[in-house]
Amino acid sequence: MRAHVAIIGSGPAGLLLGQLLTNAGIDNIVLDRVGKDYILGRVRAGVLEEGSVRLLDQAGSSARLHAQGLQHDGFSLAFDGRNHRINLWELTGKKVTVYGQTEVTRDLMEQREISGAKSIYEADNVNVHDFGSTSPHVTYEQAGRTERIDCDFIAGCDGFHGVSRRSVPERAISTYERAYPFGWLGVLAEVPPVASELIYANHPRGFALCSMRSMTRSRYYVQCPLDDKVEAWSDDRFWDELRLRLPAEDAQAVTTGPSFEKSIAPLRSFVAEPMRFGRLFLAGDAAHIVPPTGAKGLNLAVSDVHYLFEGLRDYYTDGSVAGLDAYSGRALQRVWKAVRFSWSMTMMMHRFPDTGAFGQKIQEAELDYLVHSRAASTALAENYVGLAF
Ligand code: RFL
Ligand code: PHB
Repeated sequence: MRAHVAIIGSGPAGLLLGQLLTNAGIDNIVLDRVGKDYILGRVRAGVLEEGSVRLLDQAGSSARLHAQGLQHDGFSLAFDGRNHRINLWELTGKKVTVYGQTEVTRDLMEQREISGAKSIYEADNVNVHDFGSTSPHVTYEQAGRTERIDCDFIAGCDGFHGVSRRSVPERAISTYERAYPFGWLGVLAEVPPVASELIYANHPRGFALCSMRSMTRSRYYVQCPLDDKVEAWSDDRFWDELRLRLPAEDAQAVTTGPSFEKSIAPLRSFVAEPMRFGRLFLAGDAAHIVPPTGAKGLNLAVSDVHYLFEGLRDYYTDGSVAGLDAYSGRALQRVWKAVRFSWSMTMMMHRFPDTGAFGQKIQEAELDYLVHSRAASTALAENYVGLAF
């Protein structure tokens, strides 16, 4: 098999890059080690920046997003028993769209099928080869046979645990990492959300987040110990803990019901530099991870794809390598700002082992300053709606 670009990973990064390339007449193959249903069963991000929506518009995969996505022009920070609204619209002139990553992925998969572009699912033992040369290739196994894809470029969009980054020699890559000493227990339930906007709550018992997928489907999270087991969290225990961490007015308004998804995710900040190795380009979680507190992970995957797509398009339209050469630097500049923002939101909102009574007071003072200073609120809002790309 041959394609201009071999894309490893059928998450949002790989599928969006594939669609933009297909629309531009640049043929590509998307490969994933798992099946479509498995990918669509994962519950992840929920908040899209305007820049992400714009790129999905450009790809032509945003009709359902515009019909069903919820436009939010603010969110609340809850602490010291009260809610404080951050008015994104007034502070930045921008909104965010609440629309699940699962739906983004479903829309991109459907569009890929309509365009007739090739995807290979359940590909075992995917490997990238010769990306230091001008003729790289990818191999994988399926039905007991080893297959080969020759290509001009490989896009490593295979997430944090993927094969692409791991295939780079250690001396060629630098990594920066921080693991946080807690996780997020997330629950999805067919109940109306407690409020019409998201609530990020700082509480001495730990962080809590009230989010949603629609006006009838809620997504809630509570900070929990990393070694907690999901089985130890009955629905009743979850709802009780959530309510304890919210201001009284919200706690009373929570509609409870049976959860149909419950999982614990660890929190980590991670960046690999550079994001290009010869003809192998990393994009999205393959290159960087942020804790979900700032809602940046999916949005960063989209901005990486924007820079990478421009580089590839220029290469195929006029032979220019300038965009490809600039890719890693442009992407990383934006990545580090989102890593900083996600880290600072995480530090401000969570209970750490050494937070104690003093640390709690400092967090509350920081939050109080943040919501009462227009300058500080604007800086928060500007980062939350997403820096320009
Ligand atoms: P993905 O989505 O992980 O897709 C990678 C794909 O690569 C495949 N793969 C392989 N394929 C072939 N061979 C291999 N060896 C392979 N190894 C892996 C995998 O099967 C998979 O299909 O990465 P991508 O495309 O870079 O997308 C990144 C986003 O998924 C991620 O950043 C976000 O979900 C992070 N995130 C959030 N981001 C936001 O922007 N806003 C949010 O509100 C938000 N909330 C969240 C989040 C992540 C969370 N978790 C579970 C970590 C909330 C949570 C709880
Ligand atoms: C979500 O709805 O899953 C979500 C929303 C905002 C975040 C993280 C996750 O910061």
